Order: sequence, then structure tokens, then C-alpha cells
Amino acid sequence: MGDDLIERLRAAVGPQHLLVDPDLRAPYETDWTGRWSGRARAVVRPADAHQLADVLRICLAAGAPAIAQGGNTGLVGGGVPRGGGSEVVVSLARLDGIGPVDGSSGDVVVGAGATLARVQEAARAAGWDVGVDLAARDSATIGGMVATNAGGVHVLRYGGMVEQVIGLEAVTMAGEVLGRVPALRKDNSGYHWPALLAGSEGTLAVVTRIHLKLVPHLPDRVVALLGLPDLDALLAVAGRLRRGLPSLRALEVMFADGVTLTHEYNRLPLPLPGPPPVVLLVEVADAAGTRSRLFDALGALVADDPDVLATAVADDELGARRLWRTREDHTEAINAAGIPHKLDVTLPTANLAPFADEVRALVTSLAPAARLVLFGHVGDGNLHVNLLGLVPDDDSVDHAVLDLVARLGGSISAEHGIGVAKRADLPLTRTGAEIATMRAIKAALDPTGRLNPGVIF
Ligand code: 2HG
Ligand code: ZN
Repeated sequence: MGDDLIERLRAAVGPQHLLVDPDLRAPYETDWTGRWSGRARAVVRPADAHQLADVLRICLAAGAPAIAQGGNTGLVGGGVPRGGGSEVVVSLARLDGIGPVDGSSGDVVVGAGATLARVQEAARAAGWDVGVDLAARDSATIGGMVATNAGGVHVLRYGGMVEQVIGLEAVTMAGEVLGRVPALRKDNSGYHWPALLAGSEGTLAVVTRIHLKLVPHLPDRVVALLGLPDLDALLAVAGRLRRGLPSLRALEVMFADGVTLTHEYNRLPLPLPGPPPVVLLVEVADAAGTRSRLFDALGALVADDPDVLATAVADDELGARRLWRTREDHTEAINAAGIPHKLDVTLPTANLAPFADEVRALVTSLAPAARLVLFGHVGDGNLHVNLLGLVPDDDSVDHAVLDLVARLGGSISAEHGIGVAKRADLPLTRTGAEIATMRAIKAALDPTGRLNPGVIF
């Protein structure tokens, strides 16, 4: 592997899209949290699937590992280099086309590098919306969201990313194209590429185009923050809201310490005094003209609930956005306080409250100086465990937390993936036979193991 690789990549994509200068490479070499970082041999930015196939073939011929990268908003180190300069980062940023929204079937074909926010904008302009939404929408790309099977804040209503994908096109390390776009709503002719590639974290093939199923745009929404005494009470209220509100779109949990940290960071006034020990964010959304009905329905369920200590409700868009800041600013507030260890876990609903109690005790006993911030998508049983004040390279607390998750019947990743952060923990929740089968699938698509090596396994 010599300069020949660089020259061939340069010829494939054009000189301005082959970045070798350290300053130009830098934004692609460190993840958003600052925890995962490495040196790339080069960053290459193909314009389309053909150039991408050339790039991958060139890397394969030179024996150079290739790492696909979207918006670089991943949280498990799966999209940045980790070696000492042998890997080529392949940025999908230029594959950012957005096709016309098909108003009759409610779908759209987008390039892997299109950001979620741009696709949302295009969909909403046509009366549709993307079923997945998340705080990193301005940077996160649809391709990256498929590769990680992203979740976000509307999973309880629309499912995760894989459920939005009608079909996709992807390129293997050998430069072969898999899948077709546009795809067919129904197609049982053999293995389903979206099911295989969603959540494969760039280890099997690089997604280039996605045919997305859209959902109706629901311009009227009401958002409420409910203060509660504890997680058991929150889960009881959440159950009543699920049953009573067909328009329910989000159920998010926060705790007093995280809410305080977030508001010290964003400097907005606390929406609920205290703040209360546990805060539930509720969003209901429906078609235009339903806002007051939504407001009344939510109000009727919450008003006399003996568990609810305090309420803040917004029935206008500005107010709704402001209440969401309490939840969505958590990630930035945590990062501003230090480089966190981030664990993203799911638990069976019955074990959410025991987990929340036990994880606090566990962290206190193992790392008394560490700061634990918990929040997440309680409607999906998904908690984000953020640990501040740990030594960056010491994963012992992380392993203990994930071990607790496994003992309580959970999963060590709900929506962020395994990346490099949790690969040592995969056997906690996957059997030897499962991991061997995953490795066999990997070997079938990428026999020499050059595509995003070291991720998942
Ligand atoms: C969210 O739910 C994201 O906001 C990020 O999944 C979670 O920062 C985190 O731990
Ligand atoms: Zn999340």
C-alpha cells in the first residue's frame, strides 16, 4: 500500500474530493463526543454509487480498510478510523439527492448522504413526514440512520428506521450493487436487503440510496412535561396515556439531575419547578385542526391523576419546541460537561425501574466520583446511560452496567449500535451461535474483512 492507492483514489473522485491534508481530514477522524478518534490514510468523497464502487474496489485491491461515514453523529465509534493511519474514510456526504415525493403512495427516494432535516423539509412540503425523528436531524444522514437502524423519538408510533425502508441500494467491498431503488412495497423474492443491512453498521455493504416510506405530516401537536415522584409512577401514567391517547407520538423520560444539568447548559428557565424527581415528556400529534381536541384529551387524562406532581403544557409550535429542548438538549449538555461514556440500553418494561435504581447504586459503588445521567425513550423501554468523570480508556464501569442490563433481560444496544464501544460486550446478550452466524454473513459479503473492520465483533 503506497502512494499508488492515493493516486488511484484521486483519479476516481477528482482531486478536490480526496482529502489527505491532516486539517482537512480532522473533522472526519473524531466522533461527535470526542471519545473515538483515529488517523485516516485519506478521506474520499465519491459523487455517486459508481464512484463509490470504484473507491471500494481500489481499497480492496490495495488491502486498505474502508469506513463509510454519514453525518458523523454516531455515538459508538463505528464511523471513524481507529487504526494508525491505514483506513480510508469514505464520506457519503455528496450522495445527498432527494427525489420527488410521490404523493399517491407517500414515498421518496433519497441519497444516503441526505440529512434527515432536509428530507423532513421535502416531505413536509408535500404533506408527508419521515417516521423517524431525532435530535441530530441537521447532521445525521438517512444512509447512516439505516446503517445503524436509528430509533429516535417517534418509535412507539412508527417504528425504527428499518420500518421506514421500502428498499435500498448498497455497494459491497467488491463493488457489486445489491438491491434496487425504487423498490416495490411487496417483494418476497428471496433475502430482504433492508432487513440485513439495517443495523449492520457499515460492515456488510455501503448503503447508497434509500426508498423511504413516508407518514402523513401531522402539523398539530401538543407537548407536555409531567413531573412525577418516581419511575414506577411514571410507568403507570405512561400506560394510561398509551391506552387513552390514540394520537400519542412520544413518551420520553428524564430525571431531575439531567434536567438541571441541561438547563444550566441551555440557560432556559426550568419548565417545571424543582425540577421534580422524574419528568415525562408526552407528545400527541394529529391532522390540522385537531390541536384543541388533542389539548383537551391530554388534559383530561392528566388533570386528576394523583401521581402527577406538576405539569407544563404547550399547545403552540414555539412552546412545543421549547419543552422539547429540556429533553433534546441533554446530549449537548452532557458533552459540554466532559467526554461521556455512552451506553444505550433497552429493558423489559417491568425491569426499567429496578434497573434505574440498581444502576445508580452500582455506579456509586464502582466509581463514586462519576456522574450518571439517565434519560431516554421510555415508551420503547430504552434508557440512555451517560457516565461522566470516568477515565476515557477504562471500560470497567461500562461492562458492569451492561452486565446488569443482561441480567435484567435487556439489550446492550437499543438504537445506537455496537460500534467499537460495546463489541466486547456482545456475548452478554447474543449467543455464540448467533455471533458465529453474524461472522459467517460478514465473511460472505466481505471475505477479506476490509469493510469497517473491528465494528460489532
Ligand atoms: C437521544 O435520544 C439520542 O437524544 C442520544 O439517542 C442519546 O446522548 C445520548 O445518550
Ligand atoms: Zn435516543
